Amino acid sequence: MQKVAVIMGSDSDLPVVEKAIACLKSFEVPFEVHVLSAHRTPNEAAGFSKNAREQGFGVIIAAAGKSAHLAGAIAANTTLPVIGIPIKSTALDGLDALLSTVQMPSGIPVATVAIDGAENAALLAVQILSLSDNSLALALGERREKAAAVVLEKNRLVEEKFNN
Ligand code: RP5
Repeated sequence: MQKVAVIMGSDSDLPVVEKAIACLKSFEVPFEVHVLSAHRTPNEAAGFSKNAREQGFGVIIAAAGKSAHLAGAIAANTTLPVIGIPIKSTALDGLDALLSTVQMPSGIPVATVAIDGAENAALLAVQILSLSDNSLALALGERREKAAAVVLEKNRLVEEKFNN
């Protein structure tokens, strides 16, 4: 199975990024985690991106806050799918990172999830890998069914309380 690369711009992003790591673990998807910065370690970020496909990665998740150029800088150096997680920072509540991550120029796509949307980033990565791995497709379907059962039970309790 291809690996998922989980890249963050700073170790201060880790509390959010850990939700993506936990999700990947739950699917038993192989992954690597790295701190690489578009601004502070640009050569290392570019080098990783250029070699990622031949290193066995299938998808790259890139999380960054503030002036968040990491996902775009990675996407500029690989044709692997790149998923951007805008990280909420204190000054502008993550809107800065959201706009920096999502507003990519035509030709260099970044699939951007919600601010701090680490779990969805991991799920999207698993969905991409499931195109060539039927066991992942089955596991994704089971997860959806379990999640729906939880909501249906909540609905039952609310209906019982208010509709009688
Ligand atoms: C971004 O700047 C990082 O992704 C992080 O979200 C933010 C702040 O980094 P630190 O100053 O906490 O290292 O590049």
